[in-house]
Amino acid sequence: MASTTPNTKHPKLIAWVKEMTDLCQPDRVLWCDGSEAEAETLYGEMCKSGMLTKLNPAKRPNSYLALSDASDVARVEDRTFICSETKEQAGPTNNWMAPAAMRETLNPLFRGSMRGRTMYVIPFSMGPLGSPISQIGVELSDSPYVVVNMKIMTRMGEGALKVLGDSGEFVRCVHTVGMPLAAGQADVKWPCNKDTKYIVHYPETREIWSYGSGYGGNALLGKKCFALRIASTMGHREGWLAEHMLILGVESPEGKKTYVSAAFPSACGKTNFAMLIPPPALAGTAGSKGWKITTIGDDIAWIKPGADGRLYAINPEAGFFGVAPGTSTRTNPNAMASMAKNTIFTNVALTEDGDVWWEDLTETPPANLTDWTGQAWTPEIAKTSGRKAAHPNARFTAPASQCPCLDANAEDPAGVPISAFIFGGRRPDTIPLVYQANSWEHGVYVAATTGSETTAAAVGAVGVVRRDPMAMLPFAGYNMGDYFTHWLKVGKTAGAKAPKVFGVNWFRKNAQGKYAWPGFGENMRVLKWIVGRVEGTTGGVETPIGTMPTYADLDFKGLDFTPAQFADVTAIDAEKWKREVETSGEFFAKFEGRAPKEFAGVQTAILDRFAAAVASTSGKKISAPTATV
Ligand code: TSX
Ligand code: MN
Repeated sequence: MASTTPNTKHPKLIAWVKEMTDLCQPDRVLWCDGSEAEAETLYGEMCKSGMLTKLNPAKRPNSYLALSDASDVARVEDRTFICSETKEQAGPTNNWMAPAAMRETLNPLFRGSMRGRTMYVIPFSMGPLGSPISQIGVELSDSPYVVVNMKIMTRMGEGALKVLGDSGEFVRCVHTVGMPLAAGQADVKWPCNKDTKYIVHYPETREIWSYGSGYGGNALLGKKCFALRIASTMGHREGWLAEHMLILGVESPEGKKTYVSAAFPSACGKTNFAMLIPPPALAGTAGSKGWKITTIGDDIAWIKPGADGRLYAINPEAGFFGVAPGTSTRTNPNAMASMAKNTIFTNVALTEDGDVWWEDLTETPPANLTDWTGQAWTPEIAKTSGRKAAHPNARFTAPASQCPCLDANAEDPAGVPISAFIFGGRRPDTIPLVYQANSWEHGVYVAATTGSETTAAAVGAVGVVRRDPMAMLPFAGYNMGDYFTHWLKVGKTAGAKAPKVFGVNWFRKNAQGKYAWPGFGENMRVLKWIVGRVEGTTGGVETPIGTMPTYADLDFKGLDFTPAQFADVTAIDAEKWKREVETSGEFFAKFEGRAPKEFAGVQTAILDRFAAAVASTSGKKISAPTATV
């Protein structure tokens, strides 16, 4: 149970908690042990205060619903800062302020910020307890919602403190909702600071200071703040990678396991891909063995060179903090099973029988709901007003241990060896279903040019490619130009053992404007080709942009997918690619000369190959690959 006295002898940790207590002035300090009893108590208190609603235990055992303030529903990128010594270290894609100036800004805000509240001391391990790849953090937070989420998302409590010992290094994370309570003042259901928010990282001293938000990535500091922004700077210094990547295992019918890691910008179905279920024709039946996908992680990968020169990856997280809307038994049965119990839902709708609902969970919505703002909701209201029952960024926090396809090696402290990296985005044209980079340098270029075409759902111009290199644009804790160079170096060190790199696009559209690839489980066919390429057993054809499968190289067993449809998803248009290279170059120019010179070489090679191919087809369009090498 949480204790008012430290359950550690670590002098620096105790001194820091004292220092932060003096600054934030909470009414009490509780050291969390991560036990079930502790979580039970906190859930009880939060239900009493109105912050949580207990869901119907018959429908959703040991699960809760939180509804946030309407002003506190997502990460706040414009309030996120990398406070490295110099602006150049943060780079052109991060907000920067000098560390001393930021401390002068934050100190008055944090002074007395926890009055009337409890400061929870939350020790946690990112990664399996004691793994050489794992790291320890301690978050001080005045939000009990943060404690129970951190219990699911990390290895939280006593075990982490034990690993830390009396003198271990840890990342210091301080979080306040920024809404102190005067004596006797009643609390609100979702405390936060509507006017002032700061998400601040000090890479040199490995500190994270978060003010004013209680939501997700702003408040669960082990996730984006530590496991990506701070960890990426640690990896830069120490020779490893902290990436915004899922990790999955592909098991062949012969039982051979291949691990791949993949990065996609938001809204590409990363969690769905991490838990993919192969179509029946490839999955095999009771009698015949087939292909199987297992999940290591759905969001973050820490990747380090092993003694054998290969790259080994762990999932630093212990749970899924997934987007609920769009998730269903049709799109992701494994995610649905993961959240069947012991789950925290945030900003979804509540059903009349005490369960949860969100858009596209079921084909027909329930007749009566309480929406995420607490108001009555009916399908009729939705039709006339467009009001959604769940917030589009509504989340489930579910233990990874409940995932039916969790990989047997998910807790292996050594990590799993990565054979391939996959990068994809939402691209209605230009990018084919799948292609393999010719070299590590070419692969890093494919990764760095990742992006999605903007739709009406995003702000700004519609129909332009928003680049999101390695899906890390909001998460790199240092200059992205240097980050690209670091990627080049890691692969160079791995040499022939470096993972093979692939670009994919599940979102290509045909001339009728319809999705040309069925996606979801059918992506298994692409994964099978990728594994074949890694093994050197599958054919492909060299094209100006890399190696692509021919129609015969992809396994279409059990799927009615014609050569004409294949052409729709694989055609490469020389003119479109010229523009692609051009806009990529414009993007790299933003990095003030710090984008690697290797990228220019890759671009020249692509354009040269197109020039040669167009000449050989006497100016006609280059069409879908037909010949196998
Ligand atoms: O997650 C998706 N994946 C990856 C799955 C392993 N989505 C959902 C994205 C929103 C988060 C996809 N949407 C995928 C995909 O591969 N492909 C598409 C586009 C698409 C949508 C619908 C259909 C086909 C393709 N067809 C029908 O709905 C019948
Ligand atoms: Mn993510």
